[in-house]
Amino acid sequence: MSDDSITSILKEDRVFNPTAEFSSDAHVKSLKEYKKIYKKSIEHPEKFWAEKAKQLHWFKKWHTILRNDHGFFKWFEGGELNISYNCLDRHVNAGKGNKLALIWEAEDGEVKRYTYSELLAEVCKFSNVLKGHGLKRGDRVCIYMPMVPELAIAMLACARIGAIHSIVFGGFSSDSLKDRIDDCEAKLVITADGTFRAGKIIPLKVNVDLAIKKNKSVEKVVVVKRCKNKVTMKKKRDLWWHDEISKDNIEDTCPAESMHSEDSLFILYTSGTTGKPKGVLHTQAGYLLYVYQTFKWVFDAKDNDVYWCTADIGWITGHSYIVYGPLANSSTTLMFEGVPTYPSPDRFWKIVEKHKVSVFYTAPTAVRALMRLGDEWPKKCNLKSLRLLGTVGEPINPEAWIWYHKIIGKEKCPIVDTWWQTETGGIMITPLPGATPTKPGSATLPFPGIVPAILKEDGSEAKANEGGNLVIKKPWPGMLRTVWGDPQRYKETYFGKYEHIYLAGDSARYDRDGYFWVMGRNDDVIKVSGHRIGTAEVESHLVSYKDVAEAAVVPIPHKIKGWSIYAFVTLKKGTKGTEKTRKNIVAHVAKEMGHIAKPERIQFTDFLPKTRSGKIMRRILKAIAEGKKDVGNTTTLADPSVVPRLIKGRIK
Ligand code: 7RM
Repeated sequence: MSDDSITSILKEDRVFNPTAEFSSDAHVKSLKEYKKIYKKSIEHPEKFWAEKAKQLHWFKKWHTILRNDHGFFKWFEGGELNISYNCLDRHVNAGKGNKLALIWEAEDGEVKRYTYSELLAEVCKFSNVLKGHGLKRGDRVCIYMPMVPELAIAMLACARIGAIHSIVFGGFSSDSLKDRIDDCEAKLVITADGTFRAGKIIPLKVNVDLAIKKNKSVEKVVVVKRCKNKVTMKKKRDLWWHDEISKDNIEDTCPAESMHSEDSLFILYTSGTTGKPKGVLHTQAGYLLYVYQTFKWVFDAKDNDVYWCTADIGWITGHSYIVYGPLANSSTTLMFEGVPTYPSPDRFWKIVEKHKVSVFYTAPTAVRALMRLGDEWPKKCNLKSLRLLGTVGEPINPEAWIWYHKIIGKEKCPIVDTWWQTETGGIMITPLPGATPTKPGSATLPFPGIVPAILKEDGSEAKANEGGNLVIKKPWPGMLRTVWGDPQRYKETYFGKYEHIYLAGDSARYDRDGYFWVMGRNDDVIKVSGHRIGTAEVESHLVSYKDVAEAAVVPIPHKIKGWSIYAFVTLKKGTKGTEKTRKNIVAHVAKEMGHIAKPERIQFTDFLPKTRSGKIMRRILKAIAEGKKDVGNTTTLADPSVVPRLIKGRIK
């Protein structure tokens, strides 16, 4: 069987068109219009982006749109602007000061609301606090915080004075925090006494204390009081946020620094396949332009929208699509501190009802988890305000897509399945909701200005359905500029395989309509008897079996086939992992995908090892499946205790 015939078996050919009602009101109204925009955007990319850039506020106009400086790309050189000014002052000056900028819902249901004027004042106050402690352009500030409004305020304040923020997800341990603070030599750390998660208090300040015990660069630590958790405050070093912003000399205005287009904006650490996390660097103008334009078209930004992205700001999705993208578009963005199922399984849907959320953006893993809890929970809530749904972070299996479409979207909301990465800054492959017919499981077509391709190992272009490495052939404004402190690693990791072409690290294919199907990271591809099989696809076929809720697949070495498939499977409530169930599942996969995709082994489990952002850590599953005693670093797991339990249940 050739690779081509394997992938064609996986073809999902249901097509869903946006409703006429949605399209008629959308920014981009038809596939024809999209194609016209796309064609122009790649024929004259510089002209396309420069035109969009005019919608932002510039202190000084650029002289060069794009320059390739020995493999390092520069956008809008000569120009000066400020992202905090563009997200706040610009709208206040345009008379939108009383519009809601930020809605925050705490885990216990408390709600805080900030208008654009109020948010601007808070950001200015904290900017003045930072300046008062000697922070200036180019200094690094590490932010290690829960999902509280002060997190967004801190980011915007750093951006306002030209300091570079490096946010570390609150779910990381002190060790990971230490590595990141040390790598970027942060001068100041912002944290909180703790946070709430499913009713429990999670301490954060103690992790900071541990992380900076031997550190030489950190001069001050600012602490937000969130839960009255007892913390030790080190004299002269540690400061309370509320004390600092209420000092007499702290004014609520602060001029925004005029930043050069290519000045650094933020560092965000991301794990690669090997080695320590890379500090992905994004810069001012290109990043702002890219998140501004993608947010506007992908989420079809409307003035009266209430937009909710359920990610944590500690990840790129939160940076780009909770804070910068929505605020650059003067949208109302909702921020939620808690988890989807606390105190009850309908928490997400209750929030949608309460705040009349119109655009909802979440991860497939959340969709699957909520699907597993049963339809009665969303059905009890009024979801009429929803008009657009989105997913991000991993491929979505068609079953979850259809559930999302039917039960949450009531068959009227388009679903945007958005493919992108920390490194890309913003959304790259995605439907435009009023224009693109969608196919469940496909991220569909490139955003205007983006030129993706599928390359084979020898650098030649793959044919339709053949599969290969997902690459981006032309630079785009939101791309990473370098790896902090390691430009060589930037070149090797992203431009080392194919000359002048960005390597995403994902394998993907496009179908005969030119739709992209991302199969997952390259390390998640399993070669069984020489055939190329995406674990994501096997998983999709596993979860399409009626009793399966979630599945993760890893390769294990096989004497004859080279590699074979080991599946971790979570069953739906009320079903048992009997031998009969196992046989039925194997038969189902064989039927749906082909015999070569049959799992060699199935381990039934009630839990999968997930990061706090909900990504299944296949690296750990792979080690478990292979029978390794040492499964590697488990500190990024939401619940590391699942590991020994999984090891116990291993099928030999
Ligand atoms: C936004 C984000 C990046 C990796 C990427 C892919 C996977 C993301 C999708 C997806 C299939 C999608 N940034 N990925 N979105 N795979 N369909 N719509 O997640 O840097 O944390 O991860 O996530 O493998 O390379 S990230």
